[in-house]
Amino acid sequence: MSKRSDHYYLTTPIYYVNASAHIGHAYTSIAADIMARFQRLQGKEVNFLTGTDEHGQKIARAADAAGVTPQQFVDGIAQTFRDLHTTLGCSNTDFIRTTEPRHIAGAQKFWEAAAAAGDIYKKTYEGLYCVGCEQFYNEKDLDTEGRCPIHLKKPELLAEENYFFRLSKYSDALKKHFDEHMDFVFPQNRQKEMRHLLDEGLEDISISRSVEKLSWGIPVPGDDSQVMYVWFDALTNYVTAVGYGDEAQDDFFTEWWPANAHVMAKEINRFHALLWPAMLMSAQLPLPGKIVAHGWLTVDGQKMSKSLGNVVNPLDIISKYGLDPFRFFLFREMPFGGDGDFSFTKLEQRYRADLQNDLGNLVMRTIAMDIKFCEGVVPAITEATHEIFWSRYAEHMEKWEFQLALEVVWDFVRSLNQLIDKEKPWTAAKEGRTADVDRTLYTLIEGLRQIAFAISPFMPASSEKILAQLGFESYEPQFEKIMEWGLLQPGGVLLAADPLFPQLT
Ligand code: ME8
Repeated sequence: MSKRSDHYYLTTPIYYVNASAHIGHAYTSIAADIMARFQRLQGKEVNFLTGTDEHGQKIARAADAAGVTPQQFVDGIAQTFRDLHTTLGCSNTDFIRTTEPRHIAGAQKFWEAAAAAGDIYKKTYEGLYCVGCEQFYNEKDLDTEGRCPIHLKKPELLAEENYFFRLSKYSDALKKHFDEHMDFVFPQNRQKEMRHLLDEGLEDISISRSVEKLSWGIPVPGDDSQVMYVWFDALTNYVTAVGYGDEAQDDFFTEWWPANAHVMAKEINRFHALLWPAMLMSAQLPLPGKIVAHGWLTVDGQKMSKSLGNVVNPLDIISKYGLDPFRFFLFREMPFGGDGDFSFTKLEQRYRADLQNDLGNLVMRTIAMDIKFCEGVVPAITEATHEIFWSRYAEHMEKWEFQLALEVVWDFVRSLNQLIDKEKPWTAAKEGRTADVDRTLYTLIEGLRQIAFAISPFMPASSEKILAQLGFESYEPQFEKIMEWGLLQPGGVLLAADPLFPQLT
């Protein structure tokens, strides 16, 4: 039994529940959703995991400040994250919480596997700890004022006896993996950054806390005086969610693991590209296919984070512009992988130019002309212009180049608008050139059908709406079929269209 090739498993980070979700979380989850939907278009069965990271110092303190128990606190916020994924149209098939029994049992099994490999030992340690990052820092990695570069806060001095994981033992194996898999980390500059860290050398890492200092964690197997370090606990969610450590789920686990991709932003790339693969090697499990470490979303040029307090709520954007335009904008405007800036002005520009003008008008004009010149029926044709954009589109999608994939689609949208202007079906109709009218209208309708499929990972509701307006109801969601020019049968009846993208008020 091994990982099935028709299975695609991808994950988002599990989000901390110390505060509510913002557009940065939405960005990652929508990116993963786009890939999940694209893989399904290609006929893959997809396991799409997201969830919440609920242990650790940061959560314990937030609960304390709110005057409730950690469990009460996390129950409330975990639900808001779950709801957010529904609101964002995410097609996740699972949602894991690290306080669930399935996770706790699996994380403990994982610890035991690493211990059995001789990779866990006890040591007294003193270090500078940033609670915001849940991470120890070396002095050289702090800024000139001795602050954590992410939260701009001075870390706390921690001294205690902890368990350590022999991360250093895996340096060479990791180097080899990076050298043999040149695109293990996307984008390429972050692969290089990690490879460079490997050259600098990895140090063993503390993976537990004493219960006296922090009780909100998963107990270390065989030692009640310690709980697991929150990152060791959290990373294992990717395997516990698919049944790791549960004998009854052994077959399920081997059919799904390893994950095809873990998606996140760059600040936690190191945990995913170095620590997690080392942990997997220790537990003798195969490594994930790809680490997708995208950039940071800023808002009007400002860095945004829960800790800094300048957050944008995705619900406010969705209620004003609609879900699909929000999803589209995030991946049309900014190259996925790099940092990107969110602004309402740019969103409105894209809304008007790309959505209302290019796509919305194409749909409206096509349907209106078909109703006028072809009685609202898909015309029969003998030949039609045939533009193949699928292979270019699919190539970009496979490489997580979402912006380039959308550019390919929008080139096609614009070429169909130009076709209308060139062929002038109204003139052809007046001159009685019926075959010309039919050919142009068929090209437009069949072209729009293909566009609707291509945008479906980004704008699922708009895609369905276009297909319904074209009278295209039943289809096999499989790439080879969707790509075929002429799948749209003549004789179907079109529906008069509502504007896809209404005027902004
Ligand atoms: O790090 N731009 O959780 P977290 C882009 N629990 N993405 C952003 C973002 C921004 N401004 N802000 C947040 C944790 N994100 C750990 C993860 S995984 C085993 C444990 C997204 O709640 C992005 O994916 O701090 C980032 O990596 C993640 O949220 C951090 O979420």
